[in-house]
Amino acid sequence: MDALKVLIARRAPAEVVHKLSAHFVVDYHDGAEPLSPDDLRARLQGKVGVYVTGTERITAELLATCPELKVVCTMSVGYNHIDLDACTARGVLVTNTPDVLTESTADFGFALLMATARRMSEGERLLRDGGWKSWAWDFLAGAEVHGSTLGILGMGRIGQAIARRGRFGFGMKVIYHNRSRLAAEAEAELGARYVAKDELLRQADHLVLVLPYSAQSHHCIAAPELALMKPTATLVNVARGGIVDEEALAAALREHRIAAAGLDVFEGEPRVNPVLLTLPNVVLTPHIASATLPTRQAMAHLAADNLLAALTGGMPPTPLNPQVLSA
Ligand code: 8YV
Repeated sequence: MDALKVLIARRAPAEVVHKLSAHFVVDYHDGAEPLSPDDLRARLQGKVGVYVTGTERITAELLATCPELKVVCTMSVGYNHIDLDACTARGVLVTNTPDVLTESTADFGFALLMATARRMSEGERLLRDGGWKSWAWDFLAGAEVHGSTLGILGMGRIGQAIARRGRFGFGMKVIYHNRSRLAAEAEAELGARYVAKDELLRQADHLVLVLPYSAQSHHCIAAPELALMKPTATLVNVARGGIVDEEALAAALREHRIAAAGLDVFEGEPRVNPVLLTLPNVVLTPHIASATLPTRQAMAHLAADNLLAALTGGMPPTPLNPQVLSA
């Protein structure tokens, strides 16, 4: 039997490329930039499986032009770049990489909260620019973190890991809102209280967004939501840029209707809304919340293990639409 053909659509660790090459005929895109949609379509012809990252969009239109494709494995926990329903309808298995990135992403979310609340980037910029001339009682005075109220919108695995850091590391009061409420034992273990979204916005001193991006969550933090927040509040987004209306956020930050924001994700990234770049009270990072080498390696191996299992008759470890396996 001829070896199966797969595409690795984005640069991956060498061991992962070797692992897949031992089983399949691998077409490897090792360029620094993502493939264009046209190049992705062309390179997918004749392939039964593909390893992608968050930058490759798998749409219904693309699937229609790739009838041989059976498995899409993304090296990401988020899968808003993949039309899951269209994949399921065509019997295409989709897998993602949950769990392995939870703790690193929560570490980063908390770091971004701290940097934002305590004005670290602003302080470093001022120092590097020679602006540190003297001391004043309120020089770069920020918001308190310990003992304050941590609000979490989206209480999945990463939200819960951030809640633990806040509750047990910093003695914070934790409130959250989520599509579904956690079980009473989980709430008790985290010391977290479920509240309505409006109450979350009103009460949080630091609001962290960790919900999945979808048509329902698009711009779910916009002018009306920002208007409910405290003028002293910090907003942190480590989920997806499209969750926040960036124009409304920029206006709220400029007019000090909220104190500060820490953003790791942007609508239309890697482009960043130019207004945000001009504001001192926002910490901007280039979508690196999961970026530790061990975590990125674990994500890449998990994506490859999913591809391997799916195409060699095994059980993929983390399928998103397992129903296609039994169909
Ligand atoms: C990745 C992420 O950096 O896993 C996700 O959903 O957003 C990040 O961890 C990126 O999407 C890798 O594909």
